[in-house]
Amino acid sequence: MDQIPARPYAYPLPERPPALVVIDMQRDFVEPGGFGSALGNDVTPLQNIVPVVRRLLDCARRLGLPIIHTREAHQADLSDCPPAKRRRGRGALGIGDPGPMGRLLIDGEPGNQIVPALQPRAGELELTKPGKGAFYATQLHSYLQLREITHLLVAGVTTEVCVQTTLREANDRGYECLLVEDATESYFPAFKQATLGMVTAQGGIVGWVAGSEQVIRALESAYG
Ligand code: C5J
Repeated sequence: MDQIPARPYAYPLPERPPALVVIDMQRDFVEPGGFGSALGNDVTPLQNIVPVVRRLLDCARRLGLPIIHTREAHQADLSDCPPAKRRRGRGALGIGDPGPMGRLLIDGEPGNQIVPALQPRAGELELTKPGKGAFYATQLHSYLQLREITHLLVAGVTTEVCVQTTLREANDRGYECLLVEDATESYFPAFKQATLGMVTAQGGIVGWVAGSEQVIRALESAYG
C-alpha cells in the first residue's frame, strides 16, 4: 500500500484518491487591509505559504484529485453571523465593517475572494462557510460522501482556528485527515506548533502531519 511518510506514523493512501481541502486562502486573511490585519496581525507569514499551497494544488490538478476551496463568508445582511461571533474577534474593525477591500468577511466583496495565485478552477468546489469549521452549515459532508471520499489532505489558514476546527469536524465524521505542515500558517507561530502537536499526539488522535514535498512525492507515486 502506498503511504505518505508522516507523523505520528505513515499515512496510508487509499485506492480512491484523497481530496485536497484548502481552507480560507482569501484576501481577508492573507492580504494587508483585510480582516486579519484589522485584528492587528502581520499577514506576512500567511503570504509565505501561498507558493506551497499552489504546488499542492498543481499536483492535485495533475493527478485529478478532488479539490475543495473554502472561504469564511457571511451574507451581506449578516443573518448567518451569530451576534456573539460579531462581538468577539474585533480589532480596529469587525465582521461586516467596511475596509479597504470592501466589507470584512462578506460574501462577494473583493476581500472575500481567494488570492489570485490560488483561484479555484472549473470542476473544483468552492464553498462559503459561515463558521470556523468547513462542515458546519455547508454541503461538504454530503459532497464527500457522494464521491465516497474517505481521506482528506488539509491546507490553509489559520492553523489553530479554521483549519483545526475543520480537522476536528472531519474526525468526528470519520475522515482520515493529514495536515500539510508547510501549507498551513497562523499569525501566531506558537499556536501553529501547538496545533501540529495536538493533531498528532496520542497516536494521531486527530490525524497526521507531513511536509508538502513528502505529500507530493507520495501522491505522484500512488496516483501518477
Ligand atoms: C479566523 C480562519 N481566524 N480562517 N478564521 O477567524 O482561521
